[in-house]
This record gives sequence, structure tokens and C-alpha cells, in this order.
Amino acid sequence: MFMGRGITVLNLMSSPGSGKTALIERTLADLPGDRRIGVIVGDLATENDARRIRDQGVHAIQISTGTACHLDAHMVHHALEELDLASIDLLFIENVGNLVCPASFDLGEEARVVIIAVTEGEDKPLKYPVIFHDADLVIVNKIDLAEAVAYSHEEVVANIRQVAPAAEVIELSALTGTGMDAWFRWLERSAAKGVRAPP
Ligand SMILES: Nc1nc2c(ncn2[C@@H]2O[C@H](COP(=O)(O)OP(=O)(O)O)[C@@H](O)[C@H]2O)c(=O)[nH]1
Ligand SMILES: [Mg+2]
Repeated sequence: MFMGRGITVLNLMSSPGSGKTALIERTLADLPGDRRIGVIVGDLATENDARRIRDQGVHAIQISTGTACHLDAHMVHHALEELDLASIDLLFIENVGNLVCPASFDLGEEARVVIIAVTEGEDKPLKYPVIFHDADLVIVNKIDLAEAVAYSHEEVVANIRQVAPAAEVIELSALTGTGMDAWFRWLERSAAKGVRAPP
């Protein structure tokens, strides 16, 4: 359905607090061009993230999963009833925060973006390989904190390469905006031609 309507859909996955919502907020504020963006956010409870997005004047649907640790296609389909699909060409789906369950559920996305923060430790790709294995892009966020946590660029890239050889890696800070240009270029590329071939 998304392909038929020409909507690029990205499934954003990470641990709680890695900066999924912050990345979306910064993208909405700074993405060049005139992309028409919609957002679906999943959490166990609260409308907090949808409110943060709506504060920027963008249509956001919150899915409260209750006890479920991931979104599934059925939940997303329901959320779409509240979204005017004719008015968007780029849809961010912020998944429920964890590096385990979301990996197993296809939401109809064109690409999977896995975010880790420098504060989480360089070994997370090795400990949670399944979610990284299917990532099209791995974003290392909070690069502004790299020095404070003795972050090793070489180590994290080597670990990502081990479990996700084909994934692109972009380091950035959703807080300061450092590195966002590379993310915007990746977004434009995937929106223009699709990073996955149609089935
Ligand atoms: N220093 C720093 N803090 C960040 C960055 N991105 C997000 N944060 C902070 O990390 C916390 C969690 O961010 P949030 O977007 O809610 O994460 P989410 O749970 O993955 O959606 C918030 O306090 C953000 O302000 C960043 O690039 N640098
Ligand atoms: Mg969030």
C-alpha cells in the first residue's frame, strides 16, 4: 500500500532513550526541501512523543501498546486510519524502545534505521545482532557526548560491520545538529529511489 501511494516509510528502532524522538524532531526542524512528513510513534504508555512531534505542527499518531514490546503491521494499519495518506510522502515510524522484539516485525517499511547512542557502549551490535543484521542504516547518536564516555568510533564501526556488513553508519548529534547533513542525504537518497527493491 505504501509503495502504491509512493510513501517512503522508515522504521526507527533503538533502546529507550537513544534519541529516536529527538532525531525526528531535529529532522522536522532542519530537513531541507518540502517533504510532507507524517509520524507514528509507539510506546507502552503516554502520548508524550506524539505531543513533542505535534508541537512542531506535524501530524503524529501515538500507538500505546500496553504490554507489547514492539509495533506490528496490524497496529500500524489501524493508526493509518487517522492519517491522511494523500498528504504525506515520508512516514517515520518510531518503534517501541528496545533492541529485541521490534526486529521480528515487518511494518511495511522501506528501510530500517537502528539508532544507538555513544552512551550505550560499543558492544551493543554484538549483543543484539538480530536487529542490527537487518538494518539499512545504523545511526550513532549523541556524538556530542563521545569524549565524556570515551567512545571509540573504530570499535563501534567494527562491531556493526561484523553483524551488518551492508549497513551504512552515520554518527550524529540530534541535540547539536552535528552530522545531520549525512542523515539528510541518506534520507533523500532512500526517498528518491527506495533502498529496497519492490517484491
Ligand atoms: N547529549 C545528547 N542528548 C540527546 C541527544 N539526542 C537525544 N538526547 C537526549 O536523550 C534523551 C532521550 O531522547 P529521546 O528522543 O526521548 O529518546 P527515545 O526514547 O529514543 O525517543 C532526552 O533527554 C534527549 O534530550 C543527543 O544527540 N545528544
Ligand atoms: Mg521516543
